[in-house]
Amino acid sequence: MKKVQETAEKIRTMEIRGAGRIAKAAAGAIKDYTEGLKAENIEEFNEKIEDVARLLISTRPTAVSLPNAVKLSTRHVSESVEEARAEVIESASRFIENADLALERIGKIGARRIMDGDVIMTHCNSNAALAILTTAFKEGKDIKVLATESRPRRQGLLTIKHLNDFGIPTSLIVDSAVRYHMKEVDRVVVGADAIAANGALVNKIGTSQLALAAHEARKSFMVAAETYKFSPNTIVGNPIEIEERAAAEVIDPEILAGLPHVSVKNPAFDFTPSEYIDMIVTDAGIIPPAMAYTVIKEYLGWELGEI
Ligand code: RUB
Repeated sequence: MKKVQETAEKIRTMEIRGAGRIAKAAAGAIKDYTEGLKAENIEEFNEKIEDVARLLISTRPTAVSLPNAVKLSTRHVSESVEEARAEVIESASRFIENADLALERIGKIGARRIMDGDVIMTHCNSNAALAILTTAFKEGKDIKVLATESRPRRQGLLTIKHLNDFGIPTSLIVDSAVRYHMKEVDRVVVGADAIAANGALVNKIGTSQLALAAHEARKSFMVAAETYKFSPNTIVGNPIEIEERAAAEVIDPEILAGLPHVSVKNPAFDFTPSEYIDMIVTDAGIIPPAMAYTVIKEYLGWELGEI
């Protein structure tokens, strides 16, 4: 349990961050925990697995990759402890393997839509979006990237480092310069924390501004999202919770303490409606946002009765 608690803490404090990495870390924690799990009977086994699942899911509320990864990784049907253990270990290992394969596929499929000479804007730090950019570059396409800083946590600095390591010409811009630079851009490529059944995107705060500016300038807006980032719960109208993070991420607490009439709002994510999204690149292929429900039904393997 100690290692699971450590992983949960790393996700909570954002030492492990990004929807894909969070999902894989949770699956890894479940696998390790299950390998050493001692239980007298299947009821005890199930209780312990449920406790771990609850702890991991409670760490961050928005990225649906987390509950999806936990659910897929803990799948088992056997009534015997030893068989159930083997099933969970197999489920979690398969999830991790498939997550890596999904990224590779998204890279290849998305790169086909990137043209030689493209200037591409991206936001925050998304492995799936970066897979598309680096694959296109490795295929010999001459691309340039504009990467937003992504305040307050400045995940854009991770993105520029990653792109720099590949030798991709990159400009770092502040978030408020998105609309100013949109005229130079051919397309926007961003990742996803969640895709709702109606095709709306939840991603790092500010993503919807990129979408709005791209729409206004008639530039293509592409989302890179593994199928495990689609949200089954939204089919029945359950909203996706937007994480509100600490004020200290935005302003020095001592300064804030001296401003009694000021409070800070720090939502970590926002919604981009489907009408601003041209395509979603998934490991199952490229879909228009209107097909999000089909991905949940056909590829994620959720039965409607389970929701
Ligand atoms: C990260 C973020 C990323 C998505 C997709 O937010 O919004 O765009 O998680 O990333 P945070 P990936 O830094 O708050 O976790 O494609 O790597 O899953």
